[in-house]
Amino acid sequence: MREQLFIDGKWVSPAKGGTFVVIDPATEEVVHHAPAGTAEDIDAAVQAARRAFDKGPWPKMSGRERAAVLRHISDIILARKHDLARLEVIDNGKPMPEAVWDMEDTAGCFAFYAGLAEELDDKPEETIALSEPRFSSKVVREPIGVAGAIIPWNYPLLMASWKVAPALAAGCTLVLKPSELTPLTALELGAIVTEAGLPAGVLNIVTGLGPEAGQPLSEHSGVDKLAFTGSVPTGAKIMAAAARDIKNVSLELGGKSPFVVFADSDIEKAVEWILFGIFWNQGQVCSATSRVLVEESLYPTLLERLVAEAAKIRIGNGLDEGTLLGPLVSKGQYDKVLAAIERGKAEGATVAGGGERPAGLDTGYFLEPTILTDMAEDSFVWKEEIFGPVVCVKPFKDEADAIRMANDSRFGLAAAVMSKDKARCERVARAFRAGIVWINCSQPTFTEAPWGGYKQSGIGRELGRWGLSNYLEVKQITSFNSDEPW
Ligand code: TXE
Repeated sequence: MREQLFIDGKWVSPAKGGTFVVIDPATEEVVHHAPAGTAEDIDAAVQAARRAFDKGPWPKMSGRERAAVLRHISDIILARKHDLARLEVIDNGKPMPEAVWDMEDTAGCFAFYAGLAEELDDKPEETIALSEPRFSSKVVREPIGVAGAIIPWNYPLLMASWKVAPALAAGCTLVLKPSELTPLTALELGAIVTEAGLPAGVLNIVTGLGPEAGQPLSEHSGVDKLAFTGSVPTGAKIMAAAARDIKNVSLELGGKSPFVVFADSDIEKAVEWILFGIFWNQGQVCSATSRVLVEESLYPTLLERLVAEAAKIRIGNGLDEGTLLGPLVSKGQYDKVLAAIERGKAEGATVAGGGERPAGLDTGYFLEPTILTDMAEDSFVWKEEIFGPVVCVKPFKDEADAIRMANDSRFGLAAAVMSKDKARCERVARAFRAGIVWINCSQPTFTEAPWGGYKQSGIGRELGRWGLSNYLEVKQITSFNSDEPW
């Protein structure tokens, strides 16, 4: 486990010498003291990134040269996937197979953006047809400059890759600020990019607390672009900081994603996707299936099956074989989720399943998979992101009722619909006010497809070619091609 920050290609101690504790959420034991970067370290990191951008060679290298480094990063992550996954489990709590899957996705993300970096060489410019024939115009795309990436704890290395890989592919340089709850794998990325031959200063990694390291990064005038994933209140602060000198901002914030199940659905398939949608990663997923809407006639049977299957989920330390549900990431998150359940009960919700610390697990931030019913449409648990293994289930009358309830949210990240009627699925998919819509499934995420939300779930899209555009400026070059006077 790394004890220093990664700035300008070197491992350095934080200027103020501070540390913060890293706690294994399954044992509540301190497993590491991570370096606590502050404004001085952020400044050094931004300056290093600025030099690496202004002097090169990274932004001036061809897409193919950058792609070779990205592919090397991908290969190293794949070769190290088990030891990286183990760090992720100790840090975040998730079950080991999920962590290994995350590492494979992370490697896949770097490989995918290597391909897009090469495409930049293949299509260096685009000609634009103009209404005035004496002029010609073309468009070129250039890296936006120095990016600041502030990331959360639910998918520590994967969320880093969603920002680092496209930024590197575009030719940007970066400062990465991981979450203080999960700094371990992000710091390993420093060793990985060094081994892969990334020039010094192109990627800098400063771990530290939000207000001490994240805030100075979001306020730094040497940063051209901010990319953030996390909570709505912190996203609002970052946007306000960016507004001071008009930085480009992309935000991926919370969600309260509905899953609409019509009565003609296959019950077992519905149950399977709901369980996956809300209990994967302990429900700490921005797009989690946190609201399930079931057509009235199917509601009692589906609820019964859901409660029965949720009770079978094996809970335990993510390192133990067979564990399907690990602990929540931290004491803070655990208390927040427990408080939400209590508030739900106080506001009239019924706990149809779970809701307690599992018997026999006295240490660690463990919670049973929880199913709430009978909550009002304006209740806290129905409206607000809980970010834990808690699903709210409600019946609906007809299609119009389902669409109204699904869209009645300040969030609009994801939504899903299940029915055997294809035309209905298509209709409902179009009616959802959400950036990601799944039909007859929930949560599958592909690096090629755009990811991001409507409404307060954020601004902009990550992944796919949309993710690359986040880090590219668009420049028009227009020529006057005539000897006649203008
Ligand atoms: O998030 P924060 P937290 C939601 C989820 C969760 C809640 C709180 O509901 O319960 O947010 O989690 C950095 N300036 N999501 O407190 O504060 C911080 O150090 C700049 C949804 O962990 O948003 C970390 O690196 N940066 C989500 C990052 O912001 C600041 C994933 C995220 O922390 C900062 C995680 C500041 N003033 C939580 N304050 C999703 N959409 O996937 C903090 N940070």
